[in-house]
Amino acid sequence: MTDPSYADRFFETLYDAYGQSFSVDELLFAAHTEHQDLKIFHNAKFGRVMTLDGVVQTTERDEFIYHEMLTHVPILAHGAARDVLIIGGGDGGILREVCRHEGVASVTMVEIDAAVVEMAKTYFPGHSDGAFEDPRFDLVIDDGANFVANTERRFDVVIVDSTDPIGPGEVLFEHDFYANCKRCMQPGGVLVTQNGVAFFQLEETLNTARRFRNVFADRWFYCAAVPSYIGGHMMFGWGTDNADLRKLDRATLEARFAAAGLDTRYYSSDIHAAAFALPRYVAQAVAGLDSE
Ligand code: AG3
Repeated sequence: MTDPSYADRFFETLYDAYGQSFSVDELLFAAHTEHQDLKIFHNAKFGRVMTLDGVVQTTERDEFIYHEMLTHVPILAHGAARDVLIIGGGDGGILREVCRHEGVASVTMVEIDAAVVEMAKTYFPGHSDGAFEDPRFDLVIDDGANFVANTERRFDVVIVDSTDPIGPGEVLFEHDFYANCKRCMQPGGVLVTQNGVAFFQLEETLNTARRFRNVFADRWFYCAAVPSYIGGHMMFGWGTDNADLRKLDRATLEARFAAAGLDTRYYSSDIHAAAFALPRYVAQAVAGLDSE
């Protein structure tokens, strides 16, 4: 490779034969934590970028899309969430968005890798924006799969902000994990999950759909395009026993959004309702599982 622009470049290793890359305009941190390979660098377009085991996790520039969608969709659909559980989410972006809901009384975050939390506090202060100091917040450093298998606590909304199903994140896509999430949910609760970019990871998305089928009365996905997760629509898994929660009318969603007083940059009640419309190749594949 002789092109000088490739000299300091990060190439994501997630997919074969296609992929994301960023120029590393300044390398800020690189180390093996106890669990994974963590890199933080500055990119002229995206600001600070965090990668784990060669996969882009978050960037300053577009994190709002992912964090708003993985938080406000389940919380506003639920309508009365008091206790929220975040699995993963060490950078604090989901936590920040959860803490913006005044009705939430407790937020528990279970992150396996303390180094991710520490480095995010140093290099991504805008992700948590003070939420690590919120009196409602509790940090548990543990494997999320272990926590949901053992806790006596019950939650209204569970948000799985995981890596992809490779490495330490793999157990967070297993049937037992989803069944244990259900075990620690209040009746009428909602589980949402990071489920990859459908165009490249459809099998992974469908695996979650198959496993949800045995756990939740209602399962589906909703989506958003996040530029740093290259390849188009990212899927968010949706599991609950209350099938009405993903069919709320726009007036209800708008009233809840207005009452919450959120100043969002991506989320709106129109986006919320529309996000459950899936590209047909995804919708048909998910619906097709019913005949398996
Ligand atoms: N966690 C999900 C990143 C997954 C990217 N994967 C992909 N491109 N398929 C992000 C952590 C943000 N809080």
